[in-house]
Amino acid sequence: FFFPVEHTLAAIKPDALEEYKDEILERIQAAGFTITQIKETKLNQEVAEEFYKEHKGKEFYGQLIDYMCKGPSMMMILSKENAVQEWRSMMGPTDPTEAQAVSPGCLRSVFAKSVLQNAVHGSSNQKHAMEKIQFIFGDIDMDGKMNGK
Ligand code: DGI
Repeated sequence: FFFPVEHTLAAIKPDALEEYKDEILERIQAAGFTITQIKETKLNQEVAEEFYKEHKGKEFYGQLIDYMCKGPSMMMILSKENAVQEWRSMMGPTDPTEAQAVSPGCLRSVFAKSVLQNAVHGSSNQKHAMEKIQFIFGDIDMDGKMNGK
């Protein structure tokens, strides 16, 4: 059988990057992801707002933008079969209390401090993954998939 490699946009959020960078990167590699692209970057307000535009209008939007701008994040393209779903599973639920209850050992059960300060980000579906990869990394050649948008 042939399983195509899939790509997702992942991030280590500012507080987690400062405190747990090596631990999180080790776990990503141990789980069999290829880190296809990686860059440390401090989002400004405009970029953070575009990155999280799906949440505009929600009551936590302002604090989410402030949190994402408070220091550098590690932005990554993770590649693997079924990467979008596998990275979502590895992160676990948004809220660390739920993560600890239903998915012990997932990244958020270990490294998240709260529903807001939840350590990591990952695209929720393939369409978002391609959009966010292009937004963060530009028009790069992902084995032909990204050419011509
Ligand atoms: O895809 P996720 O990151 O798991 O979750 P999401 O896309 O629903 O929300 C994006 C981020 O917004 C999430 O990682 C943390 C923040 N957030 C989501 N729901 C809440 C929240 N922050 C607060 N303070 N309260 C929430 O209910």
